[in-house]
Amino acid sequence: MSRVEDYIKNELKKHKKICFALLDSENFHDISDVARKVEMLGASAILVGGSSAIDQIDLDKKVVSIKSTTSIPVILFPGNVTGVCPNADAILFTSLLNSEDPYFISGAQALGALLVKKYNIEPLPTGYIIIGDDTTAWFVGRARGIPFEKSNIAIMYSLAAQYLGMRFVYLEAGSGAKKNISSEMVSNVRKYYDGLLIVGGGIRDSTVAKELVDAGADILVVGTLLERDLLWEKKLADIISIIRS
Ligand code: 1GP
Repeated sequence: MSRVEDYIKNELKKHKKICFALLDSENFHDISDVARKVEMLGASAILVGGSSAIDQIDLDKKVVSIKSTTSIPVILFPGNVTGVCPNADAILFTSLLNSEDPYFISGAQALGALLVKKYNIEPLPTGYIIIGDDTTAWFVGRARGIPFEKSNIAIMYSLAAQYLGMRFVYLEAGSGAKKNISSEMVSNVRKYYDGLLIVGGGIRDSTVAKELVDAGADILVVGTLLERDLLWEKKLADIISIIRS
């Protein structure tokens, strides 16, 4: 079963670079309306989750609500076992590789795995790597944040993810990060890591988005922009149009 993974690969064949919209289930009331708009603007998938999202019942309601107005895949992006719920299409089955707490590397994954099986959600094996050290994802995940300028450490973790069989690597600066991951780090990782490269955290405009995809990111994740910027629709449209061109 790799329906969503095949879909992602097809989207990449079609557009070369794609964007996922992250909707933090805790931060949206009318989530289906935002979801409908991001699909219209060209997002290839919707990620639902958040490092502090702990209300599984609400999460599932939001997933159902998103699915009622969109046809792009809804992919769970869990920060813990409570991020697994029945009605999603797939899950970024992440291991937070640079956590100092084994719970976030393999413990939560073991606890959540049978649920993923039971709900028949497609797992997308993802090495999750946190850069920087002042975001919620960093704090909650007890990450030993890789310094922004230490590309060599990001390369080591990304290559380790590949050798462990993870088909996705997510370089994460953290939601609402003050600065995004540098294009230099992305291009350095790209030279070594041979898999689908997701980059997110602090991406708010098309100039940065273009630099990151030119450096080798395959998929950009945009979240906070949709929550905090009144002009988010125009900015997201610009990001998607520039990365596809
Ligand atoms: C966070 O990478 C995502 O997990 C998106 O980050 O909210 O800063 O866009 P932003």
